[in-house]
Amino acid sequence: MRIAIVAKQLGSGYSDAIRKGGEQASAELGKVQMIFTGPSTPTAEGQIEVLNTLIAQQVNAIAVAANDPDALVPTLKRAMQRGIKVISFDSAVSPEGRIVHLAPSSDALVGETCLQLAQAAAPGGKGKIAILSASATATNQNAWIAAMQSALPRHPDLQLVATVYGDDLSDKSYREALALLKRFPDLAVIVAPTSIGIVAAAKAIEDEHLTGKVFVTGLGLPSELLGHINAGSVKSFALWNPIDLGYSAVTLATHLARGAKTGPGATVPLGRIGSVTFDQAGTGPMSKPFIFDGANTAEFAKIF
Ligand code: RAM
Repeated sequence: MRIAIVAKQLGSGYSDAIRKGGEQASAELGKVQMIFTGPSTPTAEGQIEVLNTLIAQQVNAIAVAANDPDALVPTLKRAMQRGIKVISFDSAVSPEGRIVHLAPSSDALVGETCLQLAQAAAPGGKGKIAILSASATATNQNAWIAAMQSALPRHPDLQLVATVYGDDLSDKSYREALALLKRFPDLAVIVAPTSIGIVAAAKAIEDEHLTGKVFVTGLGLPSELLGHINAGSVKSFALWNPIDLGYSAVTLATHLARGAKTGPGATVPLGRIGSVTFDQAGTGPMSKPFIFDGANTAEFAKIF
């Protein structure tokens, strides 16, 4: 059985953690070879090239973290026509391009959590906030931005002044963070729901000697944010366990490749994780976002 995982991009700490979990699942499942692949930069074009190679190799299943909900659909439909089981995970593909989507958490919870953390970080619990996202087409990022926008009325002391895109590239994210700091001298918080953006924004604030005045929160890896928690630019942030996400993606894809049926409303066993239940749209959210702060980041930094 050959199960392919297509990351948004190779070489990020987040995708390395997913790979680790995928390796654990393939070892546990037995007779499963994981092919972990993805483009070097997070684009849909790069993913289409990778997907075409996997189709030519006739892998048994593909789990993809999509850089765009629609651009991959024709290629993924072709994969499914050839008998390859296709799911998305982390960042969704539109329903016609996949059997189900394995979501790390509920989008609404991620949006609400990000705003709660922003409010907790903002001096006096109020002020201007800006979102630093990844690419403008990333399904997960856009869902979380929409969720933050709908949660804003519950946080009337926060004012969202801008949303900018760093494309999940460190240098571009850093430049976008610097530009925000210039454009809004009274900015209180940058919310970056991306593991690359959050690090870049923290670095920008520290380099500009704005620590203690402007804060960063969002989603990121404890191992990459421990230094910024210690430096004071980040007070708290959230994430799920990306190792468990990779483990679950490989387990679910293997389950389908072995002939199991699933779809909206179904509950599927996920080995050591338990199980996941898919809603009517075929999306299965795994867990609540977990909050990291000065008290627990060092401990989790040893894991991911
Ligand atoms: C980045 C990617 C990924 C997202 C994490 C939190 O690595 O955008 O898709 O889930 O951040």
